Amino acid sequence: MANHTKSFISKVGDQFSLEGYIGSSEVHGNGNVNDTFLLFCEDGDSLNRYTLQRINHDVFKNPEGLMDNFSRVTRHLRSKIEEEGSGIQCLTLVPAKDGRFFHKDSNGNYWRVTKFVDGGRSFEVPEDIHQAYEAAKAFGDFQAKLADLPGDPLIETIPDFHNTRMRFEHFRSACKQDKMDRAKEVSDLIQFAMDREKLADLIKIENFPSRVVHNDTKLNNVLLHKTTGEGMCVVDLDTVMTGCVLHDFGDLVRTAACSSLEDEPEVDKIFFLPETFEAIVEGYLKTAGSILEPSEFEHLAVAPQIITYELGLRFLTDYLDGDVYFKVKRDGHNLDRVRAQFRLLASMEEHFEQSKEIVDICTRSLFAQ
Ligand code: GN1
Ligand code: MG
Repeated sequence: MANHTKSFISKVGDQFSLEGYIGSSEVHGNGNVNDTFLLFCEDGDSLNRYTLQRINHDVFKNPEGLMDNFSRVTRHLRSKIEEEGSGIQCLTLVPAKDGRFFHKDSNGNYWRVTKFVDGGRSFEVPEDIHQAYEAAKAFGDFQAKLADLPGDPLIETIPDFHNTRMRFEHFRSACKQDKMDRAKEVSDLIQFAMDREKLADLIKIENFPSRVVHNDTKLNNVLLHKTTGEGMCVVDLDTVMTGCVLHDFGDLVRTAACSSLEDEPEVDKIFFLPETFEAIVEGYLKTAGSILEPSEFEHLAVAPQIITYELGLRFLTDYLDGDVYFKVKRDGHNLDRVRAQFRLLASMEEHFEQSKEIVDICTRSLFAQ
């Protein structure tokens, strides 16, 4: 079980105030960083499900600060959701028995528990355009609801997370060091990345309004209602912090307006989907349109290219460094990811004029309302 035995998982789960006793557990989801488990708790006639996660503290260096962000954000979202009485939900943290929102085990690992959200489904690739629209609406709504989060700024759970220039410099130095002697075999990918260095400076967060954003808006980080298909709950809140809305918008486009999975090995299957892009712009503007400023509207069309480039750089850097950051399931997994991202980026570049027109039309119709 992702290096943890079932009995260990039950022991960790027992540290939290769960309803019922843990009957069984299983590995859950396909996160690239944290370890996630489902706990099934038997409570008389009812079965309660929870999500237990180990926070990867090599990546998130301040898990306690992260959990403080998490509880502030979910408290704020919950108060807004209750006010509005819609079908939207947000994650609910379950405290540990000592009252804190995390448990630190004897190996120094940090764990947290949330209630399992019933009735939702997540998708790796949308089955239709409507799902992309609903996901975009949900992420836009998330940003809009957090626009007035009170109190101090959230802590930076990963500093410079979407600093594309810094990601480029890390990539450049990984090429120079070439620790694993892998640079030669990927010279085409290195060249592709070098040729696009200017993308590293197009979206700098200091040039845009500073807002509370999600920062990891892959399509599979929003649950859609199983029967109505409506956006239901945004999940994976580890990287929620101050940032730029464009990275959220762009990352949803990267994962939803694409014909394939982000690690599709057959690159000929990978292309950008302009109609899905249009649905995402419409869904996103429906909920977030009222908070955006002109500079943000102006960069919506290019944002997907920046985030796709940035992630391609990160996968390539990790490959050159010996696959130390992202979990890999097979030899060359990171390399498949890089090829897929760069192929998608090339397809986005081919459709750039069309994307700009789509954003223009949707923006004008928003203001005409
Ligand atoms: C990681 O762990 P997961 O799958 O939620 C990564 C994101 C990447 C994503 C690519 C903290 O997210 O930035 O976009 O993989 N998260 C972190 O699949 O690095
Ligand atoms: Mg994540």
